[in-house]
Formats: sequence, structure tokens, C-alpha cells
Amino acid sequence: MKPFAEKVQALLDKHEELITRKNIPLEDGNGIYTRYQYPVVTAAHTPVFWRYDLDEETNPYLMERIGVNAVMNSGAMKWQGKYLLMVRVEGADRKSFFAVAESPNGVDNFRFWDYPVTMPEDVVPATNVYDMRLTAHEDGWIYGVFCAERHDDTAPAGDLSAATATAGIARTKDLVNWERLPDLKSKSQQRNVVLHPEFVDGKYAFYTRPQDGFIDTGSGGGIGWALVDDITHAEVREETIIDRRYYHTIKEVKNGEGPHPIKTPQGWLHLAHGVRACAAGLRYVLYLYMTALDDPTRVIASPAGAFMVPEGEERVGDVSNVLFSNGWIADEDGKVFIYYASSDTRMHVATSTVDKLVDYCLHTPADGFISSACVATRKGLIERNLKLMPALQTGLGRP
Ligand code: M1P
Repeated sequence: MKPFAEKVQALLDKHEELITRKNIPLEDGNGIYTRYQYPVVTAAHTPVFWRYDLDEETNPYLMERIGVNAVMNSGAMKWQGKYLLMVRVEGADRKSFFAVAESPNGVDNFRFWDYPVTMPEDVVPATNVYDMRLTAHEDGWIYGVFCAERHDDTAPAGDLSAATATAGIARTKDLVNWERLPDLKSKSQQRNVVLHPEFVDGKYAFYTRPQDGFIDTGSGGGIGWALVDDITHAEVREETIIDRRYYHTIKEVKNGEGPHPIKTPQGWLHLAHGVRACAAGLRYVLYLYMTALDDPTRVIASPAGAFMVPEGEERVGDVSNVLFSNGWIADEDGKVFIYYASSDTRMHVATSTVDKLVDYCLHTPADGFISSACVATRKGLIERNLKLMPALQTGLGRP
């Protein structure tokens, strides 16, 4: 073999070793979900032929030509028996794009399709697109709703950070060919917009996240809800806040719907992110809540605090102290695969079941909002447990 071909083969072998590495469940969890030892997708999982020019004539040093900086916030769905992630891939140039990675089992062996998604533009091209939520809607289409970011041309000259966030909407039947629909019209900026999988009162239903500015939610009170007659000209006319932000909680500064909720016999099960500010900056954690089956806007369970927070190496990355999720898959047998990004850098999986997540929602006490109420709730648990413990310690179990 020629030395150049040998070097290429070494790159390909190393890549294959990485993407075929078996993932291992970490059993010392909290009983609610199981984390896994390795991230499921990293920048290094992107194909070698996306990053290197493999032609000896044009790249004699075999250098990486178009780097990938990170992979993160991925939509997810089961598709033809495979677990698919609609990955947000961020190039070294800071532009994000979408690409599908598929796995046979949902926890490892994620392999990217050969080409990233070719997403048609809306009338005004977006500078950056990211965080797609996938919804297989009952109308028969698969929708991708994502953030479309553009420079805010009304900003004073020289302000190159001012931007606008809008919800881009596209649909497909095969995840390869996409039809772009006009961006969601709304009075405010919008990020973390998600399409509900069913019609409600004969209309399309969106979870929204109104925000005054590109970063600040300002007067935007939390996760909103809007009904839309025509998805090909979607417009938010009336918006109701269904999950509010609160002072001194994990969602004091912002929150946002994750993937679309999972339908369970007890209600719609929602995964969302909550943000608070501290001396280290913003801290993003995940939380769950449930709404009524007959009225997806009525909250029926709101367990206090975080469901998952950044741990260990998850705490460090491009934007540290962040967990973010916009994709999960509920299998036919009730197993749930929760795909989450850590610190805007890499993708992980945690597994649980619909029954466990519903139990968590229905039996975790709600937030008391003040310390004394939280102590009272905890004392209730302690009292009940102290009565049970003697029997448990003799191995007899519940009297
Ligand atoms: O950097 C953390 C996250 O910040 C934004 O989320 P939100 O709009 O809720 O603040 C998004 O840019 C998201 O992509 C990013 O992960």
C-alpha cells in the first residue's frame, strides 16, 4: 500500500472503531433513568470524507480541510426499524446544519448518512439553522421545526451580534427530500417551537417560546401554545402560556419545550429545559411535566426541580453547564430513549420507560416555591420512611 493510502486507511479504521464501540449502561443511577458510559455521537463520529480531502494531489499532507466543531441538539424518531437522530452539526465555521445518524439499537453504532440534509431556504435565507424537532404528524407528513437565525438588520451599524430567531418549518416523507414552508409568523421572536403530533380542534398545534430578544425571553412567560389553521402559512394569532417560568426555580430565566410530548394513558408526557442564572453563567437542566389528554394545555403534573442535570464531563464544553434535549423515542414496548446534548458539544442517551417517567411525574412533589414548604414536604417523606425502616432493616418489608 502507498503511504498516503495507508494514512487514509488508518483514519478510516480509527473512525470505524469509534462508531462501532459498544455503549455500556451505568447501573448506579437514581431509579428514574439509566445513563450510558459514552456519548452516542460526537464531532469525531462525522464521516472522515466530510472533513478530509482524500485526494493525494490536492491534499498531500492529508489535513482536515473542513472541520466539524461539535454535534448537539438532535431531533429523534424511529424510522423503518432504526433509531434516527436529526443531528445539529456545527462546522468549524460556526454554521450549523442538519444530518441524519442512524443506529440499530438506539444506544450505539450511530452512523451518519452519506450527505447532510439539503434544506431549502425560505424567502430570506437564514444565516444559521439548528435544533430541529421531528414530528410524524397524523396528517401523514414528517415535519421538522427548527430555529432559523438571521442578522437583525435594524440594529445600529456595527452591531454584528444582534439577531432574530424564527421558527423554520419543513416537511418530508423520506427525510431526504424536504419541502420548506414559510417560517412561522409571530409578533415576537421564537425559539424552541415544536409541532404537536395530533390535530387539536381540527387545527395544527404548536408549542412556542415567545421571546423579546434573541437571547432574552423578557416578557415571554414560558412555554406557549398556539393553534394554526393552515400549516403552509402558519401564523401565531393567539398564544397561551401553558408552562410558566417562576422566581427561584430551575426555570427562572427561560424554559423551552424539548421534543413533542409522548401520549400515555395518563396524559401527555413532556420533556423541557429550564434555565437559571448564576455566577458561572446560565445553567440549563431538563425537567418533565404532564398535560391532560383531552386538553394538552392543562398541566396535570409538575414535579419540582430538575429531572436531569449536567454531570461529570457533561458539564464542560463549548457552552458549559448545559443539558439540552429536543429528541426522544418511545418504543412499542414502553422503553424510552432520551437523547440529550451536553454543553453544546456532544450527544448522549439515557433510557427509561413510559411507566417510570409517568410515575416520576405523578408522584414527585410539586415545587413549594419557598424553603419552609419544601422542608414540610420533605419531613412528610422522612416521617413515613422512619416508620417503615425498622421492618425493612429486619428484611420483612412493608408491615
Ligand atoms: O447554549 C444553550 C442553548 O441556548 C439556546 O437555548 P434557549 O433558546 O432556550 O436559550 C439555543 O441556542 C440552544 O441551541 C443552545 O443549546
